Amino acid sequence: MLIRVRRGWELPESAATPEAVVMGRRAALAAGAALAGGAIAPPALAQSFAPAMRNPRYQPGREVTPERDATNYNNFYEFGSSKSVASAASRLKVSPWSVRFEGLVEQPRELALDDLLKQVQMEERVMRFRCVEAWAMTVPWTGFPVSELVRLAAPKPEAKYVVFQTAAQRDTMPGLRQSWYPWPYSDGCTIEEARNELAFMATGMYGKPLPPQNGAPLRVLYPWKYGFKGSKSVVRVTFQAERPVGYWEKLQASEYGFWANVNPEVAHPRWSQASERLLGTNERVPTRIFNGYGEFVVPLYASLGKERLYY
Ligand SMILES: Nc1nc2c(c(=O)[nH]1)N[C@H]1C(S)=C(S)[C@@H](COP(=O)(O)O)O[C@H]1N2
Ligand SMILES: [Mo]
Repeated sequence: MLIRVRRGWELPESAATPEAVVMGRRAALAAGAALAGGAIAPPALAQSFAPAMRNPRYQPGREVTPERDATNYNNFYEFGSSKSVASAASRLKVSPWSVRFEGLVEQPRELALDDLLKQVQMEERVMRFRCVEAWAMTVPWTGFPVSELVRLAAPKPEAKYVVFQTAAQRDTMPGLRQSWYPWPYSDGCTIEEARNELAFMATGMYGKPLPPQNGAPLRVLYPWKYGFKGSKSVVRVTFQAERPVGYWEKLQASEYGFWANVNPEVAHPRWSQASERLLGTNERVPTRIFNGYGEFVVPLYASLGKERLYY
């Protein structure tokens, strides 16, 4: 556990990670070493995937991050708490894959991913991504708006929130043995946020299927929020009337909240959010409110003045 409180900007980025809250540094290092020595399985079978037309509406105003950086520096705690989980995650079983719609929906049901993908309009979008740990990347994502998935799920009018739950594969995810974490990973948003045009279900990046370490075969992106809000490898979508408590909020509510909108002026309790490091070049650039997507999302928060909107 943390033994001395330091200001965030004194911390090396490796220490400014969420796991330092719940896990000793020594244990974190040991877990990383164990994974690095683990067996390497053949790559998982990709779902049916086709590149899609780029939507020009979303202009990132930044260079696209080199693919090798975006796919080799990850957070996917099911496969370990280090950033180097790509080889461990190659064991993820992505086929067959299905997604279950449940809770306050007209008819709970489970859809094979291939059937689901036939019913949505695929596109490519280049969007910025910002992790709460103050690193950022810019990625061409392939996928479809979350609003399409909400339409397919047909929620009842009483549904106010949507929760996206990650798969829990005991046999492929060594992280699940760490019983102090609140598995399975899940997080959610309001229905209005889910219907916002920016909320995106990604199935690919760089014109290829999502690699396992980036959340294959289906992961959630909210480009204006911190990355931890977006569940990877989604198997279950639950509609409910109560506000959900996500994985990181369960672990440390004082540091990770429900809204988690990007804001340079609201520091994380342990580090500044004023600037961010771009994967690839390591350049530091100023953080922008709502990660620069305010024009799309500000109306979502107009009547929520009393809420803690920024972490
Ligand atoms: N299931 C699951 N989803 C997850 C995480 C995780 O550990 N497990 N980490 C989150 C965090 S903190 C971030 S920053 C992004 C990282 O996505 P990337 O590895 O594609 O960059 O995934 C988010 N979704
Ligand atoms: Mo993150």
